[in-house]
Amino acid sequence: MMTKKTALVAACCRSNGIGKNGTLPWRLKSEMDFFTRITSTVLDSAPGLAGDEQVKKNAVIMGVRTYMSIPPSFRPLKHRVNVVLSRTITEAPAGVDFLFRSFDEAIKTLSEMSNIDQLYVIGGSEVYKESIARPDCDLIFLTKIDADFDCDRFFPPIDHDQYEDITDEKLLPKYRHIIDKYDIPLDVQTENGLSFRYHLYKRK
Ligand code: FOL
Repeated sequence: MMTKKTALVAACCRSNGIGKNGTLPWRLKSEMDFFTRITSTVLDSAPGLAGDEQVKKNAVIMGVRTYMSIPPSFRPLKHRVNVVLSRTITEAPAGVDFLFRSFDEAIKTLSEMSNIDQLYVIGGSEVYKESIARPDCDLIFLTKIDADFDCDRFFPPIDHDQYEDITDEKLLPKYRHIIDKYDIPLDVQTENGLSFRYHLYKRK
C-alpha cells in the first residue's frame, strides 16, 4: 500500500512565532481565507458518476490543542476531514472525525481511504516539528508575516538541505507548474497595515 504525502500549512512572524496563549497572535482575514482555500481545495477530483458531487475531501491533521483553539463556530473545519492527534485523550472531541495516537497510525489509516485526497498538517508546534522531519512531508505552505509578535509557540527551523523555497525567484521558472496548481499569490500581501508573503517549500 502506497502511503500519502503530507503538506504543512502555517503562518509565522519574524521570530517564527505561530501562537500565544493558545491562539493566533494576529487576525489576517485574507490569510485565513488562503488557509481555508488551500486546505479545502481537492485537486485530484474524481467527480462522481453523475459528475455533480465532490466525492473526495482533504484531511486536516492537528494536535488536540490546535483543534480546541479553533473558534467553536468554525470547528470542525467544514468540507474537510478533521483528524486529531493525542497520546493522552481517549475520546475524540465533538466534531472530530478521527483520533489517532501517532502520526504513523494516522498516515497509515488515511492513506487507505480512497475518499480522502490531500493530507494537510495544520499544527501546532509539536505536530509541525514531528511532521517536518518525516520523509512523507513533501510541501510546506508557510506564510511569513513581516512583523514582530510576542509568541510562546514557534514553527520549527526548516532544513535547507532538505527543503527548497520554490517561490524564490531563482527557482520559480522550474516550479511554476506547482505554483500554478495551488494558485499561490507571489506578490507582497498587505492587510491591517501588516505585510506578508506566501512561501512554498518543496522537499528536494
Ligand atoms: N496556516 C495559515 N497559513 N494561517 C493560519 O492562520 C493557520 N492557522 C492554523 C494552522 N495553519 C495555519 C491553526 N489555527 C481556523 C482557526 C484557527 C486555526 C486554523 C483555522 C479557522 O477557524 N478556520 C476556518 C475559517 C475561519 C475564518 O474565516 O475566520 C476555516 O474554515 O478554515
